Amino acid sequence: MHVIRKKGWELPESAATDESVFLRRRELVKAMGLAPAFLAASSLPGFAAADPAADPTADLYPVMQNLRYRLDRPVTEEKWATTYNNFYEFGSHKQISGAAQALKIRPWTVTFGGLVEKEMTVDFDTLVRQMPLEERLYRHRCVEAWSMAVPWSGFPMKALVDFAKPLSGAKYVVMQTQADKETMPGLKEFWYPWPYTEGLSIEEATNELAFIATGLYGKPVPRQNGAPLRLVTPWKYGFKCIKSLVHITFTDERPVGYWEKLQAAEYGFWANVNPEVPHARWSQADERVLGTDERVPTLLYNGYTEFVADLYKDMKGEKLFM
Ligand SMILES: Nc1nc2c(c(=O)[nH]1)N[C@H]1C(S)=C(S)[C@@H](COP(=O)(O)O)O[C@H]1N2
Ligand SMILES: [Mo]
Repeated sequence: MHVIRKKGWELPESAATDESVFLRRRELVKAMGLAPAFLAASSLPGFAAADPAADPTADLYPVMQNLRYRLDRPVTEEKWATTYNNFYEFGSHKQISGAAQALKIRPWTVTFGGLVEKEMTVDFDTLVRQMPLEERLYRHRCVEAWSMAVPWSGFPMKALVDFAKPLSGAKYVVMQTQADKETMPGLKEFWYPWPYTEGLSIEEATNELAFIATGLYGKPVPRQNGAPLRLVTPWKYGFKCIKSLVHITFTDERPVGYWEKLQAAEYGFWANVNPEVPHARWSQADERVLGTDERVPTLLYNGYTEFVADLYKDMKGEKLFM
């Protein structure tokens, strides 16, 4: 069991499992008559992932890794990525993973509205089975200057945009997190602008890097990381990566996100990573790598310049980096 659980992402990316080995392992598991859910048994008691049988999408994972997206650093240990989180709905500190287990993730519906051909309400389990699932190793850079590198499973955001059928006038996609007072103690902190809202331009949302994560470390994504679906935009500061999505709206007006509403001088719409543009209160030149004492230099667009620089080449007057 422990041998099988020794996955590629527990190794430096340079040594990550290639596709054929990855597939073979999957076949082996099937041949042994073990449900993929068996693989997902978590070593962390009390976590949702410890009971994958309860998740109706557990059979979908693990999925094939897309080797196009490379890391320049080892993958962060699962225990760090799943116990050091930002999810203000459950508290304005990092140790919310326990409290987040209260998030009720079934049934879960996502609405599509605004400038779309037809408004829709879709059950998550139906939606995810229509999407092209893959795994990607991505870096993540929080605006607070910590970082990690993790294996997300999910699908390109472009597939979700295509599914929603926006009208030609749609220029932005706006996303909202569930806001449930029963399960989210953070919502009592009334000075925060709930519900958590974020947005992307359509060009960003359909850029190949923009990803909707439904899994993490080869299992359904844990609640504290934004179950059952969350945005991942690795070239932007982490606050853009909005969790536990319930509403997706297309508009012709740039939305104001949660952090921008709270503190516009410190957090903007574009929020692209740039080591040379400091936050109002601290430097962004380097970052602490989660699970280590190491600080490494921060990279322009978090290392994803080749994928995204073109999006911004004609936006001279915009505050692109905060
Ligand atoms: N709904 C919601 N989404 C959120 C946040 C939040 O507080 N609420 N925090 C953001 C921030 S600041 C970061 S760094 C990432 C953290 O994701 P992780 O906990 O999976 O590492 O989630 C982002 N998405
Ligand atoms: Mo963050």
